[in-house]
Amino acid sequence: MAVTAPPDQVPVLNPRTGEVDFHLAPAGEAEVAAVGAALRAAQPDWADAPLEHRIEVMRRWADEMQARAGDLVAADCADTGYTGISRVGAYVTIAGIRDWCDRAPAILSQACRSGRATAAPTVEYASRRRPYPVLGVISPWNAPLMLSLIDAVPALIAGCAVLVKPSEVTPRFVKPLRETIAAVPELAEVLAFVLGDGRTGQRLIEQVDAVCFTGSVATGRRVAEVCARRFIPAFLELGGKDPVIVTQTADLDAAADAVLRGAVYGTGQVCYSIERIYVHADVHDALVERLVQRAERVRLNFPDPLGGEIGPFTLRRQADVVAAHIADAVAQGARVRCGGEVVQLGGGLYMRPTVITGVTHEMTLMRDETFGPVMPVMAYRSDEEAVALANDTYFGLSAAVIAGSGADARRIGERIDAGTVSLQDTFLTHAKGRDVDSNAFKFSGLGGSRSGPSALLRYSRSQVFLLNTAAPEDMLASGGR
Ligand code: TXE
Repeated sequence: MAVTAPPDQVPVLNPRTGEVDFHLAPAGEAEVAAVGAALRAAQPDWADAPLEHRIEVMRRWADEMQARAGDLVAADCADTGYTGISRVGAYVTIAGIRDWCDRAPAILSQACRSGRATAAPTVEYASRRRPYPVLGVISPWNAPLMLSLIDAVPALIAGCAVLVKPSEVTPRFVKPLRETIAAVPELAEVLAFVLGDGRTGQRLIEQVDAVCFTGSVATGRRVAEVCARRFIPAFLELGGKDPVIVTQTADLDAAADAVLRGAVYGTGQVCYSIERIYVHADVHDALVERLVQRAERVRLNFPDPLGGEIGPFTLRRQADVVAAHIADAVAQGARVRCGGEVVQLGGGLYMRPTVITGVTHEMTLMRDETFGPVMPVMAYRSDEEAVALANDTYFGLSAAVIAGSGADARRIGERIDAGTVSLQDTFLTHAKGRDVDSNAFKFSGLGGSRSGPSALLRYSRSQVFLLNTAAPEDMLASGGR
């Protein structure tokens, strides 16, 4: 049901109905400062407590989230227009908390070193980790629950307090999530959410000692500039324009399945979605034919939210971006083989999976982040040309190579400038979990890895103690030599 937002509040659209059915009161300067101060006051005890205590608290929180998973999923669905993906996001988040709890003791202890200094044998060294007191998290509208917590969880275990500002596009999940936090009093002292738009985000930056930002390159740059002036680190998790290379010897049915999933899952609204498809000229038409066949079988989640494979655009202006990229490509001679139109159904904006051929790198469709269910296909004639095309981008988040063998795919993948490369499939980024580091290249990110041991260690600094076990050197006796 549509509601009219009070004048000082931000109206929030429901992606499935197109109506304003929620509104939020942006947190003002005083509110953000007060929440930040309370977190800062509570953080020293949290950091000084034994790691085992922080882990016990986090495990209780995971249990509370599991008990309220239904409410979290429902709110995330209302926020995004997603269905099954919201369920995946909630359970991946809960499992991630528990997995970090299992891994943290070994990672943190291995990061603390001690011994006798090789450069000065009378000196013994010992290091420890000092968490940033308050971490600010600014998160986006795609996968709102998961992406607001993916960095907050390791930071909390590391001993930080955390202040989160989720996107104003998708704020509904915060109410049920706050209830899970309130159910764990020790956590409620060191984890808080404030609602609002970019202005609240700017206020948040003034209250924290480090920032983790997920979102667009343009906004990420603005956030990092403010952080640089405050001399605090900004960990940037930005956009992508992920390529997939399909070689002449690839299994084309498997490749078509992988490309479709990688490009249209989540309506293409995932930072590591496939956005460019390069296929050897000899098998270009055969792959396009398979992609169109599969694309035309995909069903929209309308009218039944569980009745298909993809839902509406979460952000209405995103539909405009996708339509503009397609229009620009067609104006320059590209050919839409299927889909390509934004349709309004029940108030939501949808696009059927779209295959486009005859594309070139002069088109915005092949340069800027499209963030929709679109598969632009381009032929290449040599591995060198495929790698050059894949690397002709200012992004470098992830990529994929599908070849006759995993070894062939690896050989090509090693030459792609991207931090995560899926081989013989696409869209495997989630599989990294917390096992292994990977860095974003170019404009896709800055500031360490969001996965692997670094994702825990980047929220603390190493402090080393140097103990002289002999008499201090007498500079006067040695003439200062
Ligand atoms: O992101 P923004 P938006 C891409 C996608 C999308 C585009 C814009 O292409 O079309 O970014 O989406 C907060 N200081 N991605 O507008 O602007 C804002 O309130 C501090 C890809 O959602 O980056 C929100 O919480 N904070 C990306 C967050 O920044 C500010 C996922 C992200 O907003 C701020 C999302 C400021 N000056 C979008 N301005 C991915 N690759 O995962 C805004 N914010």
